[in-house]
Amino acid sequence: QITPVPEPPRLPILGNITDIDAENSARSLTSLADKYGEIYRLHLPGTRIVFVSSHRLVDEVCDEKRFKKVPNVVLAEVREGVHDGLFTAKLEEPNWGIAHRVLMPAFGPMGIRDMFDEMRDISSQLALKWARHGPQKRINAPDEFTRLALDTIALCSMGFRFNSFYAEGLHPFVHAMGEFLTECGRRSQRPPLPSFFYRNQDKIFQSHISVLRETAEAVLKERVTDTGNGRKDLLAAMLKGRDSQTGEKMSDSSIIDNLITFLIAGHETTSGTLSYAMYRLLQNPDEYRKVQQEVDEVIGKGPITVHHMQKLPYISAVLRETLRLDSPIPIIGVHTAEDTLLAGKYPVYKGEFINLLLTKSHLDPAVFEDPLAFKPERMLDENFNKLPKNAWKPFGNGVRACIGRPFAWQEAVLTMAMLFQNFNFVLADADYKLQHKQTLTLKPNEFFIRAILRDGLD
Ligand code: MNH
Repeated sequence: QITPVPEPPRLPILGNITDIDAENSARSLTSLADKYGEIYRLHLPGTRIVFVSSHRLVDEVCDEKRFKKVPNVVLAEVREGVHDGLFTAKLEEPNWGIAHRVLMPAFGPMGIRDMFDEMRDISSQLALKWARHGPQKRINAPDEFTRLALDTIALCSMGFRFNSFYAEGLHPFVHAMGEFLTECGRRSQRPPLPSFFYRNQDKIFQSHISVLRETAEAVLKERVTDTGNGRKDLLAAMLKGRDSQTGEKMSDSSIIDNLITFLIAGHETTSGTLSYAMYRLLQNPDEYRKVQQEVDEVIGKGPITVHHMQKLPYISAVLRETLRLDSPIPIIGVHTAEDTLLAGKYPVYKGEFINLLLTKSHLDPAVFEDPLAFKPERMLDENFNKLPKNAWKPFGNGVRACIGRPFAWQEAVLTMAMLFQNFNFVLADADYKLQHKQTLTLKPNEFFIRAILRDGLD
C-alpha cells in the first residue's frame, strides 16, 4: 500500500537547511538515512530532495528511462564557471552530446594507453620526491596525491605542466579552483537573503572564475598558434574532432568549459581514491602484504610498463573495494520526469530531485556481507562481475557515468604499483582515526604517512 516518504521535521522558511552541516553535508545526509531509513525527503529553500540509500531503491532510480541526471544544487553553482561542460550539462543541452561524442574515442583504451608515458613521468616525480624526503618526513598524503592527479590530468589532457612537485606555493589556477569549488558548496547552502548581502563573496567568486577561464584560454590559444605541435591529447581531439551526428565542431568556449571540467573532475576524485586506498591498506596489514607481493611478482624491480597494467588484479580489487567504502563522489542526483512510485509504494512527484546516497547503498547488507569490512577479494573479477546490477556506482550511472574512468584507473593502478614497488609505508600518527574533508568531493583529512625506501632498490 501507499507509504508516504518520511520527512524530518522542518522550520517554516529554512525548511531542513539546519539539518545539514555546511562543512560536511555528506555526513549529515548519511546520518539522516541511519535515522529515517532507505528513503526520506528534505525541504530546502526552493527545492525538495528525496534521498534513497538502499541498493534496491538505488537500482530502481538508475533506470534512465524513468530518471535522468540533473546537475544537483552544488553542480548548479559550478555551472557559473563551466556552463554546459560535460559534467555540469543537462542531458538535453546540445553541447553535452557534441562533447560526449567528440571525446569518447579519446578516452577509449587506445587513447588512454598513449598517455601512459606521461602518467609515469608524473608518478615518478612523486616517488622521487618521497625518496628524497627520507623516512622521517610527515607526508600529507591527500595533498601529495592531489598534486599528482592535477599534474597528470593537465599534462595528459592539454600538455600543460603545473609542476606542482617543484613549486613552492600553489599555481594561481589551483588556488582559484580550490576557492571556486569551496564557494560553490557554500552558495548552494545559502540562506535565501537578498543578493546584496553576498556582494563581496560574489565578486571574489567571479574573480576566481576569471583566473580559471583565462588560464584555459591561454593554453588553447598557444595550441592553435603552435601548428608544429603534434600532440595527440584531449585538447587536440576537441580542436580537430567533428561530432559524428551533427558534423559540428566544438566552439572555443565549449573547449574551455571542458578543459576546466577535466581539471576539476579529474584531480580530486583520483586523489581521494589513492588517499583512501593508502589508508585502508595501512589499516589492513594482510591486504597490504598482498599488494606488495603482487607488485614484486608481476613487476619485480624493473621499470613499470603499460603491459603491466592488465596484470595487477589485486591492486584493481583494492581500488574497487576502497571506492565501495569511500566514494570521493558520495552522492549522485537525478530528476523525476513523472509522478511515480518507488518500490511500488513511495510516491515521488514530477520534477522532484532524487539523490542516490552511495555512502549507504555501498554498505547495504542485502548485497555485501560484513559491509564495513575491507575485503578486496570480493572485488576480484570473478566476484565483481557477479555483483547485482548497480550495487557499485562510484563512477555514476549510464550515459552520464564518468568518461574519465579508464584514465583514472590507469593512473591509480600505476601509482599504487610504483609506490609499493619502491616504499614501505607507515602512519605518521599511529592512532590516526579516519576523518573526511568535504569540498566538491570527499577525501581523508589530516592524513599523514611516512614513506621508507625498500631495501635493495637503489
Ligand atoms: Mn569522473 C562524471 C566519479 C575520475 C571526468 N565522475 C563522473 C561521475 C562520477 C565520477 C560519480 C558522475 C557524476 C554525476 O552523476 O553527477 N571520476 C569519478 C571518480 C574518479 C573520476 C570516482 C576517480 C577515481 N573523472 C575522473 C577523471 C576525469 C573525469 C580522471 C577526467 C579525465 N567524470 C568526468 C567527466 C564526467 C564525470 C567529464 C561527466 C561525464 C558526463 O556527464 O558526460
